[in-house]
Amino acid sequence: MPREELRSLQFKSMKTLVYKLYSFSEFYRRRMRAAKVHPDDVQCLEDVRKLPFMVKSDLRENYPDKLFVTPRDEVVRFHASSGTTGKSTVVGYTQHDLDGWTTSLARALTSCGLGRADTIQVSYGYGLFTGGLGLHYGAERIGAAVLPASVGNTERQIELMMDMQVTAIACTPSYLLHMGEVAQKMGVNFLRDTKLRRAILGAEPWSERMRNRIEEDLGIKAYDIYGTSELSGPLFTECDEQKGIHIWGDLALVEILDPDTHEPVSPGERGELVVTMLQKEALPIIRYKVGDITTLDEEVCACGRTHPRIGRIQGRVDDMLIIRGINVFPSQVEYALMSIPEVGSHFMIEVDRKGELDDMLVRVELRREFFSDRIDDLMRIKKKVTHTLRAALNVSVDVELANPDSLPRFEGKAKRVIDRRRI
Ligand code: DLL
Repeated sequence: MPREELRSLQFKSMKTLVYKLYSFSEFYRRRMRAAKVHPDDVQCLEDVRKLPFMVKSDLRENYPDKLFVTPRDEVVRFHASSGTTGKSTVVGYTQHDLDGWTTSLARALTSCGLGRADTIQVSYGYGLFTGGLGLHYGAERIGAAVLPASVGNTERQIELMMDMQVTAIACTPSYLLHMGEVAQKMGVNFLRDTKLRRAILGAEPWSERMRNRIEEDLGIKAYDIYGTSELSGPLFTECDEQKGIHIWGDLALVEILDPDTHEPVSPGERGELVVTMLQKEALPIIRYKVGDITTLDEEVCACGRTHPRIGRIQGRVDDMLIIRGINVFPSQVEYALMSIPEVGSHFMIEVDRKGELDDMLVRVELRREFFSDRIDDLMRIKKKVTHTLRAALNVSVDVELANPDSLPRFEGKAKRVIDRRRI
């Protein structure tokens, strides 16, 4: 669609959405009134900037479904993502929402050169996480054969990849690298022994350098896929040009804003990604501040698609860590630690890469009254901390008990996270 037509389609959808939410959503009506904006004030696409923002805490504060605008009996699916305080954010989908999401992924996979002839191994987690089921239905929609492998049991995954003549895999970049290492130990050479030619990688930050390494080591083409659970899940990918992620303009409106002034940045400049989902029903999303930092490219792509593109995600404005594909907030660690009487209030999080996998170490001080010379006491506490963190974060972390008063203290803002990963 020519860019101008696409923009007028976006405007029409946005206007309809704003009227609908002003009429039917208590939350949006209150927000818009507070921002002194009425749906009639939305006269052109740029007027999106008059609308109030939405942030993750809005979803958390309205847990689990207070922001849903459709009656409960129209909801046909839930997904959930982890939250900072143990409470996750829940996303509901109507059948129309699932169709739109699947359409996005069908387009995405087609853009990555996949089709009926392909067998796609979906090695994102199935379940509340959106990666597995999202890619699954997208792959079916394009007529590909799906191998719903989910995560884990890596040797079996590699055997299946060979036996089922898998041509493409969808997983996190770190999991694919891990698979590469395991395959090597099994004496399997991806290029020689498998039909794998493409990988659809996302859900965590990864760099251009990592792409080069994956493409060279495994002899495949690797594409970046992006999305967040609040927007539906994975939605957007690169095309064969591999020059930015196409944001389907009929489904989503993107802005890249200066995180401090909230003014749009110049083309190509880094800023915070803000997304309005134009077609979502159950959980509408207007100007959602995703928290990811990226760039915007509105030039028409060499592939011919007129959808705008965002660059590789370069980081986050907040402090969320992604450990082996799982979102971990430092505040979640704190929350979990503080439930253990033996540990003090000071802790540090150190993140690194061991081989190709993320490794997280939590160093925590013992309370003086529990400090002991006895190794079995210390081992017991360490085990308890490890179990508590594992249960709270859904990911295993290493734990180191520190002497009372030995960890850094801070004046002003604490910096508890040391991230040494180079990606
Ligand atoms: O990670 C959805 C997804 C599944 C995307 C599978 C891609 C593939 P959440 O768990 O809500 O949803 O996490 C969303 O993950 O705000 C980014 O910070 C990060 N993220 C997702 N994709 C990428 C990517 C899914 N390609 C959060 N590059 C987002 C960098 C990414 N970061």
